[in-house]
Amino acid sequence: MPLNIIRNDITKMKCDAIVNAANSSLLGGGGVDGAIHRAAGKGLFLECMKLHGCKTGQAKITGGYDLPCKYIIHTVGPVWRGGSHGEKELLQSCYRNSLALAKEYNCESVAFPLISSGIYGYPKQQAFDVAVDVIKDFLTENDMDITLVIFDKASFELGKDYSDNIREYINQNYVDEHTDTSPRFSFARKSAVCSIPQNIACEDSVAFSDDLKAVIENQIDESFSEMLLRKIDEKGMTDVQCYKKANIDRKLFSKIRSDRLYKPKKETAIAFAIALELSLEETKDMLMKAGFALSHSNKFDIIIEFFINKNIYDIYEINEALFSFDQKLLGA
Ligand code: AR6
Repeated sequence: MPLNIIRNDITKMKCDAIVNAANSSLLGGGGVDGAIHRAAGKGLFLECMKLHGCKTGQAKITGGYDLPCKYIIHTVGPVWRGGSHGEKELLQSCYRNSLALAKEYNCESVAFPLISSGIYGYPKQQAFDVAVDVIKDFLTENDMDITLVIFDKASFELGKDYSDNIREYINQNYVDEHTDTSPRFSFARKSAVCSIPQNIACEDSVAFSDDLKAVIENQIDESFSEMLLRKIDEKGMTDVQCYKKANIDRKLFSKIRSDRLYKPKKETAIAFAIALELSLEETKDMLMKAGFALSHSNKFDIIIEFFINKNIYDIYEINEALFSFDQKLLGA
């Protein structure tokens, strides 16, 4: 997934590079910096000594030593001083410079902590928004798997105005759906109905599977992949615009494009519906092509419905909400 948000300890991340929220000496400290130095070992400290520090907003790179990553990119975030001392620009340049280094070193996957949002006091929601904005920009021009690692979920509160509305929307819909008004012990077993077309020869399994394939090919309506490509054309989008907006990587998109009967995961199918800005009905239609539905039986579906009903089609914003409600994110 081009941008993923997870809860983890960044020292456990298996990726090409992790980013360290360091101080200008680059010689270690508390927070994530301390954790990285402890886990990477003495070799990191010795290499850092040779770097002669780093200015706020800049970034430098070292090896990963005992960590499960090739590189550590050290960047120095701004100390929060109320927000009118260029903090935002400096924080943006931390992300930009770190990403530029990752690209220079051919990294395909990078994990970031929320720089400056701990000891340096940058308000978490604002720090998160800066991170997502810069990463989003970077991903429009580049292909990379970027993960934002949120350490302490407790302090990650969705600060958006609509977070209460989502909660209320979930409560209204989820509770209704989960109020069981049916009498107890009223399970009626439905008998399984299996209808195999008469003309299929079953003598040998090869013939059977060939015939079955033919039946499927002939009888299938427009497939998910076909509908997706048709909608991309109808919306006047390019493939790249669509998969980038869907937070889907190029490789997966090519697979879907080249396989008419590709069966995507539900999160992938919805990601495309969001990228295409489909209405709720169209989204349900598209999901059906992939064998899924939207129901009020789970929070994930209700959150998706909430955003579509509000005409909010920013996948990063939706993923932030899904993350804060402990749901899977959209994308590959
Ligand atoms: N994995 C991922 N995120 C973490 C981890 C971890 N193991 N530990 C903390 N965080 P901070 P800053 C989160 O304070 O604000 C150091 O002393 C944490 O919850 O590590 O940029 C340096 O030497 C928070 O959201 O960095 C500097 O002096 C985020 O990482 C100063 O702190 C950043 O918190 C830098 O302060």
